[in-house]
Amino acid sequence: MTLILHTFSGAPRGWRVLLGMSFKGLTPDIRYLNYSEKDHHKPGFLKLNPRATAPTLETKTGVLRDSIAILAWLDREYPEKPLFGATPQEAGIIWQTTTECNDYLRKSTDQLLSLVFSSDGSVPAEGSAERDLQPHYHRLHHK
Ligand SMILES: N[C@@H](CCC(=O)N[C@@H](CS)C(=O)NCC(=O)O)C(=O)O
Repeated sequence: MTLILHTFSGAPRGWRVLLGMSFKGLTPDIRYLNYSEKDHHKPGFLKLNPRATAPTLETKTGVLRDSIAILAWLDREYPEKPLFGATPQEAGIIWQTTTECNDYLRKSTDQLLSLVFSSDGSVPAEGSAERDLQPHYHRLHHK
């Protein structure tokens, strides 16, 4: 059965799954949900995923939500080229790095991404988190 991936265009957690699939050489049937049309709250999608979130993956054995859960499933189903390490030591290092990124980098990357993707071009207020990030933003875009 083809794997059917429901996601939003530009959604980082969807990218996470697509990256894992691409690493494993899998080509899912991608169904893009329209966020503004609230496709993820429509009855057909809620039947698949009552939490109304993406990514959501349809597999031959059922439906999975949550990007990390999907990656875990993919790694068991397609064990060649493991995502989470081939040895206990590799797995430990990969999960250590993953959780450290989540614990320590998440807040600042979220702020930076929101600035990059949703900035309307206005100058952020003095003292705001966006203002603090402006130098990084300019460094990224004016190299
Ligand atoms: N822990 C979940 C979070 C899923 C999630 O919240 N996805 C966002 C898109 S990246 C979403 O579906 N948002 C729905 C909404 O904002 O209504 C995962 O890693 O997949």
